[in-house]
Amino acid sequence: MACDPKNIIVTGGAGFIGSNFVHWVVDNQPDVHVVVLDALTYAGNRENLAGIPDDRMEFVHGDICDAELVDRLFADADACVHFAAESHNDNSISNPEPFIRTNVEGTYQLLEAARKHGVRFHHISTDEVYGDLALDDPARFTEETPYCPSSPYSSSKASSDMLVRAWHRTYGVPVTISNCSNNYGPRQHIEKFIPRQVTNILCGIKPKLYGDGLNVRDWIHTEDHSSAVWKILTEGALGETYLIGADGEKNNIDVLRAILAAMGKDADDFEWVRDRPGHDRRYAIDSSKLRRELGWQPKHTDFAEGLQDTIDWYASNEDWWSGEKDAIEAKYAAQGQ
Ligand code: NAD
Ligand code: TDX
Repeated sequence: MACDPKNIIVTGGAGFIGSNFVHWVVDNQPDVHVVVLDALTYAGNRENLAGIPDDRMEFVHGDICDAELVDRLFADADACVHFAAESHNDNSISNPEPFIRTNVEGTYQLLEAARKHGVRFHHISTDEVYGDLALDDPARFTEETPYCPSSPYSSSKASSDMLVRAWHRTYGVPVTISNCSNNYGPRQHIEKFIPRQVTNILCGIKPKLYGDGLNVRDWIHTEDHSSAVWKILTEGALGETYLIGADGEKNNIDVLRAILAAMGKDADDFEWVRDRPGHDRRYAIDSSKLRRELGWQPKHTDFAEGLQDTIDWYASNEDWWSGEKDAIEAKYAAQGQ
């Protein structure tokens, strides 16, 4: 069913993927007005939305668990794209509580407002809800793969997906869900793998690799995630799930060596550190449903080029990340990572 929203709420729009999506909408959809709802946790940064004209976007500093605020914002919206979440696996292992609150309870509050006001709801989820695959397994995740999350983070995302499905089936809320693979690109928090290693090298710290370095992630540029989400929001079938991926499977040591080479460092100039408990071995997405039914294609198919642009972004935006670097590394060091 086609949807032509003019007033959209973007939760988590000051975070990594949410802010890239807001920029994408402002650049590509001239008739759409965006209300960003973001609590500005450690992962949110108002600067991520710098340069967007006031007549295209309103920024609301607030919590998705605040039912009254959410209700007020949904009264004036056609659609909501829900990115807000606690998003980092390692944090969920050291302290799961905010993950349950934001990812489960927050999604519940948004669904209740969508139900009351008849707002089209697109839920952003992750491939991690499917658990992991063995390195030698020819299979990839599809929309039919059973849920089997491993970490407090992925189980909280799986819980939120289940709420979204139930609110569609029971109350008829007009929803879609997308489960995407690992994103890379500008404005990703420096706790995450690629920005952590790039900023380590820029600071003269050795990159840190977990376990045996053979874990596989399926990388997609965040701009391709944005174009896929817009496609699903406007052309997706209600109640359906779409997997988003760009055929970018790579193991961690290869990604790290690509970063080291691009930054003029020796291939072995890194440290092995303690593995993540419960560390998922491999993620791999089969996105043929999205490509076949909605005609979506990724644009950033050259990983080396996208990685170089990402490295250049961190090198030229040191003010964006340098204030947090010591605290992030101290926290990792305390965990042996
Ligand atoms: P992020 O941590 O960079 O940003 C999360 C944003 O949500 C921040 O701006 C934060 O301030 C905001 N937020 C957190 N709690 C909030 C609350 N209670 N109320 C309002 N705002 C709140 O995360 P990200 O990497 O951009 O991920 C965005 C979404 O995409 C998440 O739902 C995540 O599960 C999903 N996802 C991420 C990836 C990835 O590779 N990063 C891949 C697939 C799916
Ligand atoms: O310093 C590190 N060294 C390392 O080897 C860090 C931070 C990570 N890793 C490994 C762990 C993973 O195998 O790199 C891989 C990627 O790690 P993260 O960037 O933490 O991502 P991941 O755990 O795969 O989850 C990401 O993709 C799915 C996002 O953070 C999630 O929000 C998304 O749902």
